[in-house]
Amino acid sequence: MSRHQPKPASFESPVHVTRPMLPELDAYAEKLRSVWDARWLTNAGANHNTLEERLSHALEASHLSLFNNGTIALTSALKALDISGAVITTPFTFAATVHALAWIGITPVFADIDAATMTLDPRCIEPLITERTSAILGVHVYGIPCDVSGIQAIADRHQLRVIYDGAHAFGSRVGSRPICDFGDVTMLSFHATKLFHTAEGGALISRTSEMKRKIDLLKNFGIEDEATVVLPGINGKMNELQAALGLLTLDMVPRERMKRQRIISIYCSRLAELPGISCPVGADDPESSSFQYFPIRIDVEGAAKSRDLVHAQLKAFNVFTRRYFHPLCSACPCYANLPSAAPGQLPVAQRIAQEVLVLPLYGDLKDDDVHRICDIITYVLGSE
Ligand code: T4K
Repeated sequence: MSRHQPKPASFESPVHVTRPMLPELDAYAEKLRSVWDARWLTNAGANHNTLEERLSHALEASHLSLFNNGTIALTSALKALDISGAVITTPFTFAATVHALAWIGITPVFADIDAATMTLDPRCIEPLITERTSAILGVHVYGIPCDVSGIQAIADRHQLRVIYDGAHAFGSRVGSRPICDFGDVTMLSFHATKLFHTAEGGALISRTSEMKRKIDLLKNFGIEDEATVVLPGINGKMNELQAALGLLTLDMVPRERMKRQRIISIYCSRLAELPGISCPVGADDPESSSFQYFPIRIDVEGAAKSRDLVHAQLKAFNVFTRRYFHPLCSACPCYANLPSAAPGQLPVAQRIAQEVLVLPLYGDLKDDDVHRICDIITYVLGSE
């Protein structure tokens, strides 16, 4: 029982961490009509090419290549840059980041993260560099930019490539610059759980037309023309059904961002005052935030309740938060034996992985729902 307030009512149906925005079904059917008429379903179709152009414009990215998902895109980026040996990355990310390395025989080397941004801490990168190191793979986790200048300075000193996993960073900015302006290549994910989505999908943004050309070859089996295969490529192509959906969801992005900004400001005003709870700095800033996720941190000492307990108790109210990204990738059995995965070497990541809780964030959430979620969190924190 709570010492502070009566027990709030549970939600009638489950509230998940996210819910994809969708256009009207009729509008999608209308878009598909041209696909049916043309009988052109994939392989650089008209919708694919239009979406690539529109996204390049929206993201201020001159060299953007669409993909069928973010994981294949990231793997292709590593191939395009001829990355080999060992790559320094963060343990605090979705498994796909590290799997992209392992999948093509690269050794992941885990560096600790910064306590404020939860992204790679440049101070932890340099001591891990050896003659096998060929690149740094940073993750703009939750859309929060890495220390891009700190990372680039290290890369320049040691002639390393920089790749960014920007799966969560659609629309993030660093000062006046779009997030994709940094590093050699940036990956974006357009999975259904992302603000802008194509059900499954992704993109690579590179710095030169030569690199885009190589990436475009790689995602189409390395085929240059009917008779010439120049690279050992893969099938990374986005199809017309995905691209047609993307053309419609792209139009919905500005409104969805406004709704999410409002939800985040309610969360911040209601939750930041609770003992032991902290909200990410700048999460509601439309100039820099991707509005992709809303992670709070629950400090067990201050809150007198662990994140795991809060996460479990919220389920009883039909609120399904997520502990992204717990467990750390370095704790996964496939990586736990790596020397850099030793928990003692990743103290900040260890702590943060015990503290983060990602709250529901999607435009369909009404203000009342957000207040109810805050009431439930307040109740749970105050309960015995
Ligand atoms: N790098 C990073 C840092 C990433 O976070 C990701 C993907 C990648 C790389 C790889 O990009 P992709 O290859 O996926 O493009 C989800 C997503 O599947 C995954 O894309 C995402 N990151 C990750 C953070 O979240 P799960 O296993 O948590 O998804 P799931 O099915 O539990 O969905 C989460 C919630 O979303 C559900 O509880 C309900 C809601 N949902 C989900 C789907 C799929 C819906 O309402 N409708 C839906 O269609 O991985």
